[in-house]
Amino acid sequence: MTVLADSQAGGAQAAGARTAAHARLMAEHSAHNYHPLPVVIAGGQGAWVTDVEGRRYLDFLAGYSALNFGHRHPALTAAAHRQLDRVTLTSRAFGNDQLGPFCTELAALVGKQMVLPMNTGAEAVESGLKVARKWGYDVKGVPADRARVVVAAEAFHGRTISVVSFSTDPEARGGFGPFTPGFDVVPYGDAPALRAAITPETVAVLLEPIQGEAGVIVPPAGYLAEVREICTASNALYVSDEVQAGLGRTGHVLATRAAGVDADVYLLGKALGGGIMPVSAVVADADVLGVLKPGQHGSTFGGNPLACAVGRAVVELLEEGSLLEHTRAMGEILHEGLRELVGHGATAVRGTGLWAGVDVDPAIGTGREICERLARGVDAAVGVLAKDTHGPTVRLSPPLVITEAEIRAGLAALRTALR
Ligand code: IF1
Repeated sequence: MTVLADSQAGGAQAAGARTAAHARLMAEHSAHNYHPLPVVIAGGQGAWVTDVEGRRYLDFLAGYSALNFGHRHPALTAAAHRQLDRVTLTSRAFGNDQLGPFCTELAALVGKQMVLPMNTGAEAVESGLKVARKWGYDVKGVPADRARVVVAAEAFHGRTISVVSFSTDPEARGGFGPFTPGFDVVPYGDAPALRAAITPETVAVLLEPIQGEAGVIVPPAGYLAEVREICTASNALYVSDEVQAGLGRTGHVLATRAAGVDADVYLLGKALGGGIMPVSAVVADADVLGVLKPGQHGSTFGGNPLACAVGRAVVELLEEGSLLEHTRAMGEILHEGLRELVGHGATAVRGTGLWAGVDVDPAIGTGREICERLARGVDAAVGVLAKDTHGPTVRLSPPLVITEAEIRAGLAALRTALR
């Protein structure tokens, strides 16, 4: 059944008519768990997308970092096309010829021994928590069902019941109880509070190296090193959620490593699938991931050959290094431009690499209003797509392949929107 008449799917239309038609379909039949900007995307290439009206936008969100390499990066679509013509799914009941190479290459990139392939970021987090609990019982010797995990306030780790169980966001948690026990929440960036929360039953500390949803919060210098020291001293695993921060966003493979710190367990997702497939992973040494024995964990789609083929191409892009260098250089330009907005519609800017949180002066508008203005592109040459978070903050995370001219165009649009 065709739900949109040809006249709505193409051909001459009043401005916004196609967008409105899609909005109606979504309003009636797509669960209302989002409040999207009124932009319906029909195509994408690199840092640009085109909507159903034929308007072009610079994508300064990049799928919340899932599109670190931009839309349809040729090396990634080529890897996907090649694998589509061979085999796409085997289940883990059998081996496939992409799984071993993918795990080997990703482990080498991260500098660990083993990889547990999953699909979404929340699954990587869930899986990391299961591994940490099992490690706590099997290796650390915590009494059965007593394992505890310390987490940070304002964190974001996904939407599953266990993960929202330790969320401090009333919207993410409200109405979803009863909750999974075993979590202790401490303020982010406060090492003494973390130290005080550790008990002999603590099996892990789970943290984002930079908090994304919270507004791109970079912790105080030395915090991650103190987390490392606290975990080592208390024989707890340091589990670093790099689902959003990792794989190039900060100009480094891992934001934790960029701070000179090595976690025991890395959780990866988003960009690992190149914006093509949901691909996530738990990456750790064999003394940790080795606690999982046959039958104790799994996933129908985890480690499928199509996902692994795309993941291998992602690893290759990161391994090569020039994109990371480009990200650091572009990040300098972005942050230099953003700093100039403080006092001109912005009250504060934060972040690193191609990742920024911009706090909007409430006298100018809310974060949402600024994102609406950016998308409309009023008085600016281009529409720019970005996303608000927590009221006043606009979050920027353009694709790493963005050019200097495109960053400057985005900055100019933001300057206009903040007037
Ligand atoms: C949504 C934010 C971004 C994550 C970290 C795990 C996951 C995420 C550090 C789960 C997911 C998302 C999901 C998306 C909004 C989003 C987000 F606004 F919440 F903070 F990226 F900016 N760990 N982040 O950031 O990964 O299961 O979604 O694959 O709408 O929920 P997932």
